[in-house]
Amino acid sequence: MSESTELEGRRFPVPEELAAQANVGPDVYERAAQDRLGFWAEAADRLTWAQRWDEVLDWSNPPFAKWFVGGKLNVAYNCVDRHVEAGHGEQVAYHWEGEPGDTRTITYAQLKDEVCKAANALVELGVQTGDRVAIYMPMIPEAVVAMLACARIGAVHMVVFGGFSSDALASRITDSGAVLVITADGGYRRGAPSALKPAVDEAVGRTQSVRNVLVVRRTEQDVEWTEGRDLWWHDVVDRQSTEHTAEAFDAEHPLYIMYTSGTTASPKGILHTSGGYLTQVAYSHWASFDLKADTDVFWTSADIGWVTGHSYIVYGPLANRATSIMYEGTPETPHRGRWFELIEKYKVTILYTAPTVIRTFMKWGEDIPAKFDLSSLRVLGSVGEPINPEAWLWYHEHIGGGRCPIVDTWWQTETGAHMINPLPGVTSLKPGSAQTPFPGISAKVVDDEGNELGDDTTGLLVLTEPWPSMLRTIWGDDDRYVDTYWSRFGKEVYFAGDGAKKDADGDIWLLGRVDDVMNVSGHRISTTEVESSLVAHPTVAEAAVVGASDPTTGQGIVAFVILRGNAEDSGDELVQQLRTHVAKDIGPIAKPRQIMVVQELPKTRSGKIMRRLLRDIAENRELGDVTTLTDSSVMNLIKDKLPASS
Ligand code: 6R9
Repeated sequence: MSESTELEGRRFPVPEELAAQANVGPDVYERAAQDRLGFWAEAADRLTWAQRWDEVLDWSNPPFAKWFVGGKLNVAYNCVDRHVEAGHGEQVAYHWEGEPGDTRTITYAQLKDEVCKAANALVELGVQTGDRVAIYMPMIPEAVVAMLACARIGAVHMVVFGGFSSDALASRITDSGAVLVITADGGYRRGAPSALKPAVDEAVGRTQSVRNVLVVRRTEQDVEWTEGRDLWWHDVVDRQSTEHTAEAFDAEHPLYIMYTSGTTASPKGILHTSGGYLTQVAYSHWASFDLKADTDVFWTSADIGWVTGHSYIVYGPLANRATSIMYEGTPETPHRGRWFELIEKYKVTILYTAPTVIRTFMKWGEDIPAKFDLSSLRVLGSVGEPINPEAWLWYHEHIGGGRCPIVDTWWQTETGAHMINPLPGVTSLKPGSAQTPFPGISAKVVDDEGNELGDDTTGLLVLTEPWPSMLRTIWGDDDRYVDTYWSRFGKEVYFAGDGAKKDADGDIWLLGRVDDVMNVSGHRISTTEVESSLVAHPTVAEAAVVGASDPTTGQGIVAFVILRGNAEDSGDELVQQLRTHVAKDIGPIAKPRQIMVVQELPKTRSGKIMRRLLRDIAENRELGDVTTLTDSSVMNLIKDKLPASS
């Protein structure tokens, strides 16, 4: 038996002390199963509504859902003002730590003032309810303030990860029609200032809709300045009043757009709305992590440029009046113990991170965390990709001191909030499995015809009932929304794009994407996106990209390219050039780990590239079935190109 199969059989019981005081107990599942909509209505009651809803769910026109119909609320009011009004203004909302070691402590009262000032500034700049605002920022408090200021005035934020290129930013600005970009001169990454403003200048120059660029000063780098368009945050926001009356918006008012990779080259603008989204992120944050607002110190290590940052750095924690950590930089700067130092310093009680980070820590060795006092931790979370049992166990032992439950949360940009995960005070844990649909969520594993599967048979994951924080559409493209998620098994079944199996206990194991989406360090990147970037290079005629399993990043990007007739194969130099080209084009996270120049690509008779075979090669496996190949000698040609060791 391999180490991992042995681990897969192991169970970790619920810590008794935690169970005794847990926010939710085992009865929650039955309550939700008996009256799903009543359960979600109770969860919505944890928020403050300006007007109560008439109907919990309108599903009369699937897959277009409306939750809390007729209800009105202000999302920013729920995240800040109401806590201040209830006497918690002095509580810390964020302990922020910059990479160079500078710190800021922001209380709920201060956050309220900053959000009001920023909201007034947006109004002064002519931003109206429903307008889109692009946010391209480092991990600094102003990023949160900007998001909440948009929410406060009913503008729709569209955060683009600061590691994305100017091209990626430009296409997102164009697709969303953003009128304002909020950015910074730069942020600190790996010990040095890293500029953001030049990418904004390039992107905005190529788009039509942006009137202003609002710039936070962070690194004090020199920036180019376009008079009349560019404004300093400190000039415009600092002089505003700290008073701003939050208007209540419809529960279905758009809150944000977040672009995510799909199976085609153009990313999809996932649209989330207000009441249902905030209900489920707040409830799940409270239940999945057993969050105690008065005593916990919560840390999600994601970037706010991803959905995990939106839901579990910003909206969930703030709606629950949590005290959170926000950290600007990378785990190895200035040293590999930086995260553990932060846990010790702020006495973090709940840590939510990704398997790729855990595997990196494993590689660096357990003596690093052992040097720090991590005894404040009581619950650990995982997100972004399946957590392999070895990494699970290492996380449990070397970070959690053997006492903290690990909550492995399966969800997506599209689902907005946790969908499948154990509950720390309820579920006995199985390393490697996300286990149980969240209360009020219906998930199944089905075959190609939609028949339910069990007994460890591999199939497709589907969600069979709508949920409050579900995406409402793809921005500007209802048809694509229906086609992508709601056509494979009819208009009422959500197709997640993940393979899965259910074991004999009914626990769900997630098995990775079934489409052409790769998962690199927990980031979704489409094979097609990287392929189109490669073929945009003057030397490349054709490209095929696969995600090959990688011990640290989950998957690594491996590309096979055919050069144009007149292009010279300069070997390594060309490969480096192509890797840099993709990094510049899409962003460093999309840089291929490996590029192989080949003469031909394996194709089916209908002309589809057989990625499965390429993946076999990339992972050094014996070749799978080649019978559908037009010409199986292609594979030998490719293999001949590989170094002898593989
Ligand atoms: C939140 C987030 C979604 C895709 C999803 C799946 C993978 C995320 C996972 C997981 C297994 C987990 N994924 N969490 N797979 N176990 N706990 O990551 O959103 O960036 O949209 O990615 O990530 O493949 O479909 P997003």
